[in-house]
Amino acid sequence: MPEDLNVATYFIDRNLDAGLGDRTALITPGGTLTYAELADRVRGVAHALRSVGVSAGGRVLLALSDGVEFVATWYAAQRIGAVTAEVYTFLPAKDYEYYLDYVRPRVVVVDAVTVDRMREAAGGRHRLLVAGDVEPRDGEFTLAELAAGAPETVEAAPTTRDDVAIWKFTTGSTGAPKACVHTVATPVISHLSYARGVLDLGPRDVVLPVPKLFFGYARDLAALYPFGVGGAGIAFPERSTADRIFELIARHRPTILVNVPTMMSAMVAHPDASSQDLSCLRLTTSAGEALPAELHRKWDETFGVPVVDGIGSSEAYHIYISNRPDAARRGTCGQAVPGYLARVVDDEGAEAPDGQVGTLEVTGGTVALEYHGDAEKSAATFRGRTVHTGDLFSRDADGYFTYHGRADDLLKVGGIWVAPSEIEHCLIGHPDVVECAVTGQETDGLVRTRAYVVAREGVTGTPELGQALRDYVGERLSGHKRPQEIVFTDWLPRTTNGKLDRRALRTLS
Ligand code: 3SK
Repeated sequence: MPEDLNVATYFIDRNLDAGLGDRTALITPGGTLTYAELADRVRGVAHALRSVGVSAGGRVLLALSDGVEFVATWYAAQRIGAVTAEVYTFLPAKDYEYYLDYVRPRVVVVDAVTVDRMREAAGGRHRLLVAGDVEPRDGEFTLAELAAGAPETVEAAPTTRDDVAIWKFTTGSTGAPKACVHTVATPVISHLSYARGVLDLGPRDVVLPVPKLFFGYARDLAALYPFGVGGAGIAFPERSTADRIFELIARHRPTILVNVPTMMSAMVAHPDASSQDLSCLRLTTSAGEALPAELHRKWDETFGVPVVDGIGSSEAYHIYISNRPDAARRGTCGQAVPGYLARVVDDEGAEAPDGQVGTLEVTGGTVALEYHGDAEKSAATFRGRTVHTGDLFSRDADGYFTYHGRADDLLKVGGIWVAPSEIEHCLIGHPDVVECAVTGQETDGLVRTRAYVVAREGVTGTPELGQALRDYVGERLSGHKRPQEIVFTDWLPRTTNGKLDRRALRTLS
């Protein structure tokens, strides 16, 4: 890794230097952009950011829908040595207020979708740079106008590999979102170890993300890692639905789908699933949540597209344990990604023997420096380049890791510890179940397990089906894991990253 390193020059300019300026970099509903065109957009936005007072080390908060503006702004901020942070575009103003207070950005870049809620949250106390078709108010700046005044060349800041460059937010399902602070080198290391080392990403790859780009899993895999090899990414502004994903696959014929288990379940359960042509996909990744073996099996039967299931986190920047495309084992997250050391440890911190469940520790060059502004939580989570994940895992003799839930989600039922994820992974195998989540309900000091179930379209959640589901689990897992109650629901609470929001789930009656 060279000492002098800039994220934007690494992922974009290297393509221009290699004579690949005419190659497609970004595909959006509005058209495609070559590397040369994207570099030009970055130049303009970089000038705009500098014009409103952003300099090296300053923080830029992106509240932008997926598309050219998101990608150009992100790289422009990197180019001038600023630090990027992103927020989901559909949050209420009170959530934006939290992010503004926490990030204290030099500038917030907004578009037509976010401007009203961000104005309400900012209350005139923050500098807004408006992108797209938005009339600026007094005191606000217009991105397009400022970008138009950019000189021929906007030099990249002379950043080094250890400079802070990226804030990645935790999901917030266990407390207020916190930013994991990452350096310039981090995305480059992850690109080399995971995108190239595991996925074998190449110049012919076209990557379609299911989650939105504010989630680092999607952003890196669709708008960084393909650029590192002269490939292309797809960005579209709307929320992902199975219909939209099928439509985008038919139109753009991507080679890689960046997926999450909830969408895999929705795609499998779609009434037209069997008639979809997914032959362009050489693989789909799955991350964000553990992929139940039974859902993996349903996916294989329905689509036959190889699944590369892995686990990553904002704390470790990206994916650190993953299956390999040619050696996937259903129900496991795979083996450590090259360059990472993953250890399952017992309560004393000693390495657990193969097969035994313990908590996972991960060491690698992409582990965050800290949680911004939270010394206590940082000290409890990070030790040098090791992160204490709080996730329960076991490892087998071949080095494959299996997820057993979060240590703080375990339920004590009838005196025995039960992992909700084990029951969920079993229930999802039932043909009538599309999504499910298990919680513990405490009554008179006793914990009872309750499973919330989203049934397949056209199936009614009757007491008989509830009983059938309880029996289904009882026959496959030991008796005390049979859910004591089944509640049918139309939806499950999810965080902005699409992960099951267990905190919100506990408050459902
Ligand atoms: O699951 C996550 O939280 C995650 C975060 C960052 C990058 C990749 C992943 C899967």
